[in-house]
Amino acid sequence: GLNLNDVQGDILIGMRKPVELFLFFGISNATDFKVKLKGEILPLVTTTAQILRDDTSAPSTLLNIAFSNTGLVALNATGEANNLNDTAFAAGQVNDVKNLSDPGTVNWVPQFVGTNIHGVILLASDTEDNINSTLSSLQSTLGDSISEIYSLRGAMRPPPNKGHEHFGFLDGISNPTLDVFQDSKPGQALVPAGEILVGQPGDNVTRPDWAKDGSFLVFRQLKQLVPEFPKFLADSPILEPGLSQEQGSDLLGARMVGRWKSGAAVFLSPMFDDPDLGRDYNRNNNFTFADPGQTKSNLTDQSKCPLSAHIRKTRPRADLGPLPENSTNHHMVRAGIPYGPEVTTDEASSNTTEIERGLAFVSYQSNIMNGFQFLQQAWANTPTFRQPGVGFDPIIGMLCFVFNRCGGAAAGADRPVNGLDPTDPARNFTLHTDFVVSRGGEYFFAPSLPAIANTLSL
Ligand code: N7H
Repeated sequence: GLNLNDVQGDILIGMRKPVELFLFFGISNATDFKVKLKGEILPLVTTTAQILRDDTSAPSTLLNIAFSNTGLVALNATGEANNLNDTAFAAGQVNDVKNLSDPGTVNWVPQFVGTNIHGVILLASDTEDNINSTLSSLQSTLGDSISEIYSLRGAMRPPPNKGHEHFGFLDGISNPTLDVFQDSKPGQALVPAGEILVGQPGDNVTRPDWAKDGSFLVFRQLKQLVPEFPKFLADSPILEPGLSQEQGSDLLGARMVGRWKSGAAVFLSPMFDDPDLGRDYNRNNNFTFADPGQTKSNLTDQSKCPLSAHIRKTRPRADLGPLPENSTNHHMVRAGIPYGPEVTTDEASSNTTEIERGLAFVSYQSNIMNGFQFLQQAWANTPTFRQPGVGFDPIIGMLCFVFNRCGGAAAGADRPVNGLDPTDPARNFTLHTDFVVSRGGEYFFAPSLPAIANTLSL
C-alpha cells in the first residue's frame, strides 16, 4: 500500500511554492545530528498528504530532506543490509560526469566537486522572509552538528513569467502521476508507483525494507545562457510563407522545445502559439506524436514536431510504440525552480550573460540509471535517437565522451540538430553554443518519514 503521510511532499507533486532554498550540508557530529534529525527536523518534514490537503494551518515554510551516499555512510547506514542498490547514487554525481557528458567538472560549482556533501535541506515558501526565519532557527537548533557547504536560492520569475523558466517557456506541464491515484489529466503518463518510489510495485531492484517510499533526488544546477538564446533564434528564423521574421524565430524556439512559450504543444499547434491551449491543462498535454487514429508515430514526418525537440527526446510517447507507454520505465517527476535574476538591459542589448541564472533542476525517480541518467544520456545526448540523423536535444543535449554513441562527435565540437525546419527536415542547425551549461550537482535519496524516524535518526 501507499500511505501519503509517509512520503516527503516534494516527490510526487512538488512543493510548488514561489521561493525555495537548497541547503547542502556536511554532517560534522553524527550522534548529535541523528538526535536532532528525530527531535527537531522530522516534525518539520512536509508530507505529500499535507500538501494535498492544502492545509492553511500547515507551517508557512515547507521542509524536505535528502541524503547522499556519503551522507548515509556518515549516518552509519552502511553494509549490504543498507545497500540501496543504485550504482549512480553510490558513486555520486561527480563520478557520473562521463555518463552525463558533462565536459569534466570545469564548469562545476567547486562545492559539488567531490563527495563531501552529505545531504540537502529543501525549504519552500511564499516569501523569502519565511525561508530566512526557518533557516535561522534551523541553524541555531542544528548548531555544529552540521556544516553548511553550499546553498542555492530559487524563485519563480515575476509576472507575467510566473511558472515560466528563464528562456520564457511555461514549465511544470507534463509530469507523470501514479496509477494508484487514478486522477490523470488527458495525456499525462500514468506510471506504477515503483517508477518513482522505491519498494513499490514496479521497482524490481532489491532494497532494504527501510528504503520503501523513498525516492532518488537528482539535483543539478543548470546555468542557462538566456540572452544568447533569442540571439540564436533571431539569426536563424524558419522562413515560411506567411510568417514574419520574428514569427519564424519564435517558431524555431518552439520547435527546439516542442512547446510554445505559453505551453501549447507544437504538435497540436504547429505554426502559431495558442495561449488558450497553453493554459488548458486538459488539452495542453493531450497528444502522443502519433497521427489521429494511430497508435505509433510516423517517424518520417516531423512537420508537426521535430524528433529532436526537448519534450520529444525526453518523453517520446508513441515514438517508442503503441501506448500506454508505462512499460518504458523511463519516467521521472520534475520539481525544479528557476534561480538567478531577470536579464538586465545591459545583458539584453549585448546578448551576453553577465550574471548567472538558470534552473535548479530536481527530479525524482526510483532508479537514477532508468530515470534522469537515461533521459540525459540515451535520449538527449544521443543523436541517433529515435533514428539516425535526428541530432541532439537542442536544449540539454551535450556532446558525448563516448565516441561511438555520438557518431564521432567529440566534446567541444558543434552539436548538429535536425528536423527543426518543417519544410526541410534535413536542414542542419548546428549549435555552436550550449544554451544550458551544467554547473554540477549531486545524487540524493529522499527517505520516507518512517525511515527517518526509525532507521536514520536516534
Ligand atoms: Fe526539460 N526548457 O525550458 O526548454 N523542459 N528543461 N529537462 N523536460 C520541459 O512539459 C528545460 C531538463 C524533461 O513529458 C519543458 O512541463 C530547461 C533535463 C522532461 O512531455 C520545458 C532545462 C531533463 C520533460 C523544459 C531542462 C529534462 C521536460 C516543457 C535546463 C532530463 C517533460 C514543460 C535548464 C534529463 C516531457 C513541461 C513531457 C519538459 C525546458 C532540463 C527533462 C519548457 C531550460 C536535464 C522529462
